Amino acid sequence: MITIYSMAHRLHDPSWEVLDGERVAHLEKPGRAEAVVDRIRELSLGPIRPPEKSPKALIERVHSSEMVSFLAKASTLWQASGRTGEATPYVWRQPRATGRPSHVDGLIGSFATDLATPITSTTWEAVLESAATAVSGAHLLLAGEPFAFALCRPPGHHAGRDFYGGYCYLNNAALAAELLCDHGQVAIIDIDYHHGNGTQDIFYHRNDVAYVSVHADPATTFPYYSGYPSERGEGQGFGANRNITIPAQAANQVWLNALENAVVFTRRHRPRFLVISIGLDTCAADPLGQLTLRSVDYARIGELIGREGVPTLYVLEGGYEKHGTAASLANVILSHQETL
Ligand code: OKP
Ligand code: ZN
Repeated sequence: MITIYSMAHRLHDPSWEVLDGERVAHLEKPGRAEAVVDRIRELSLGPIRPPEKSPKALIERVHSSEMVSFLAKASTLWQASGRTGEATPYVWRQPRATGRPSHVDGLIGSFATDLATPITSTTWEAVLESAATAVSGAHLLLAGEPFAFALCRPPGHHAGRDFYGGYCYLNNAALAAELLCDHGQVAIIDIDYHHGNGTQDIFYHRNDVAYVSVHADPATTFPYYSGYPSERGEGQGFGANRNITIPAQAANQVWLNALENAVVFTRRHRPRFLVISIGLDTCAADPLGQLTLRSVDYARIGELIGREGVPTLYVLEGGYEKHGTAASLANVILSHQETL
């Protein structure tokens, strides 16, 4: 297994977010990715290489040019307005409103979905490198690798075509899938604790990339407004989107059964490539997720996915307790590797 990893993620180190109505230290910290790469080295899970492919052309296909140019200049606009802190919205676009304000406060609220996704002066550089990490991982599959891991940070699955949020700016897994779908059918399996509302949005009208997600019921869990089983895709994409919800505190076996159903769903789409949005916020120690998956359960994940015998790119999403994240991810990789 080859890991793609860049230290440039350290450039993105947001200081605060709002949780339960309180201003708290941001959970999506550089130490997460560092713990994962340390564990991969420690266990000698394979070579670790920097991203070498540009994500530029794929970013243009996946995201709106309006959002991309805003993200690229957000920090500059923020500073030009005399602010010193991290760029965050305080107002959001109301339903059906179409105005395109020029002030950064109005502009930022028309793309951001929450107050958890701040932009610092070096965020964009890290975001581009995270995108390059996923795209470089996808190139490995095109070159014949059966199994690769894109150690992305910041994560991506909450970033849609023209919105960003949930710690995500550009959708890394979607960028990888967009490249791969030029060479055959793709299925994305999203096993983060949270629904990948951004990934669903990007492929909702398409059938060349199927999307299936196992996640905590959005009726009670972030991102709240999408991720319901009734969302099955539209037009050409009808039937190529599937949401499998579980109770926020589901038993481990309930979660694993849902994963088995997700894998069965992807078979109907005969994927030539699998992209796994892997979040480790399903583990017992996680401060956001309320599940209790253990090492045996993570070993089962790698086994279930590896047995499909399809070239697979894992893309890192959430996981906010760094030791649990690193250990759980390593268990997935080890068990997937055993199926090869
Ligand atoms: C990102 B990923 C919970 C608030 C949660 C943002 C969660 C982002 C999760 N009270 N706010 O899917 O791991
Ligand atoms: Zn998550």
